[in-house]
Amino acid sequence: MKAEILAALRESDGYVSGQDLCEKFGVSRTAIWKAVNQLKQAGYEIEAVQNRGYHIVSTPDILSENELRSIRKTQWLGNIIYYEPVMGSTNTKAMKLAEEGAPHGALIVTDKQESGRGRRGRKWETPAGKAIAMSFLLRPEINPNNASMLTLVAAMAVTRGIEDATRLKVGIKWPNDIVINSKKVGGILTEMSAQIDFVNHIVVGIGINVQVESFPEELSDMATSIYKESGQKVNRAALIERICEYFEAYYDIFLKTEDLTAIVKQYDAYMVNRNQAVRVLDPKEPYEGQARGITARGELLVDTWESRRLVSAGEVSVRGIYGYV
Ligand code: BT5
Repeated sequence: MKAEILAALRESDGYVSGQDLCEKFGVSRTAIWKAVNQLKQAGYEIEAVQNRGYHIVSTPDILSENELRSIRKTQWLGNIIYYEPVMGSTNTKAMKLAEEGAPHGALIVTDKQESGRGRRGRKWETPAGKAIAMSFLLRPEINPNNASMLTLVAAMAVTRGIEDATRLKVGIKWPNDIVINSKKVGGILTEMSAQIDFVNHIVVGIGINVQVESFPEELSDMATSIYKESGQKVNRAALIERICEYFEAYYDIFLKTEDLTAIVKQYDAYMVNRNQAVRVLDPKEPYEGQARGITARGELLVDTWESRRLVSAGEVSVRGIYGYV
C-alpha cells in the first residue's frame, strides 16, 4: 500500500485527505497514518495538516521497491521489482531468479553491489548509495544469435534517459560504454542462457555512476559520473524509470525485425568513436582503422587501408588510438 500512497500523494498537487486515502484503499485512518509514518521514517518528507490532509514535500534519493513502484510508467518492464539493499551482482541475481521462474520484465535493483561484473571477467565498481546497478530479465522468442544486439538497444535507452535528466551531451562508445565528455559514466553487460536455437532468458545489466564523487585511482582517468559532469544530484529512481520507458520503446522496435534496422541512424548519431581512429584488439591479429558506424546487426564498421571490416561485439575490444574514446 505504501507505493500506492506515494503515487496518490504525487498525483495530487496539493493535499490528499486521510479520509480519501482510507476510501481509496479500504483501510482505517490508523492504517494510513502508520503507513505514512513508515514512509517518513524511510526519508520522505510528508506534511500532515489538520483538515487538509497529507502533502508530499520532498522525495529523498531512495531506491526501494515502493519508490520504484510508485513512479512506474512502463507497460511490462518492472512488472515485478526485486529490490535488495545489498547484492553481489544484479546480473547474477537476475540469472538465478530466471531459473526459479521469474517473469519476462522483472527488474532487479540494488543500492550496494558488492561484486559487480563487467565483460570477460572484468570488475564493475558500484559505490554504495550513489550509483545505479540494475538488471532486466527478458524472455524473448528470438534467435540466440540476435541477443547481443540488446546491448546496443540498452545503450540507446540509457543515453536517452541520462540526456532527459540532465542537459549533458551523452554518447556511446561502441558497443556498451556510455560516455560523457570522453569518460565512461555507465556500462552494459548482457548475458544469456540459451540452447542452439532457443533463448531461455536474457539478462541486460546496467551500471551508471550517478552521484559518485570520486573513483579508485586506477579508474580516475577514464571514469566519470553524472554529478561530476553536471553538478546535478539526479534522482536515481526517476532515472531508472526513464531508462525503463526508453528501453521498452527501443525493445519493441528491435523485436519487429530482430535487428537494429530502425535504430542504426540514431545509434550512429550518438556514437562517440564514429569517424575516429580505433584499434581493434582482434586476438588473431590486432589492426587499426577508422570506425564508421554500425550495421543493422550491431557490428562495428571499420575501414582499414585495404578494406572495410565488420567487428562483432563480444568477440573483440576496440580502443581509441589517442585515448579512451
Ligand atoms: C561494462 O563492462 O562496462 C559492463 C558493466 C555492467 C555493470 C552492470 S551493474 C548491474 C549489472 N550487474 C553486474 O554485475 N554488472 C551489470 P566492460 O566493458 O568490460 O568494462 C569494465 C571496465 O570498466 C573495468 O575493467 C574498468 O576499467 C571500468 N570500470 C569499472 N567500474 C567502473 C565504473 N564504475 N565506472 C566507469 N568505469 C568502470
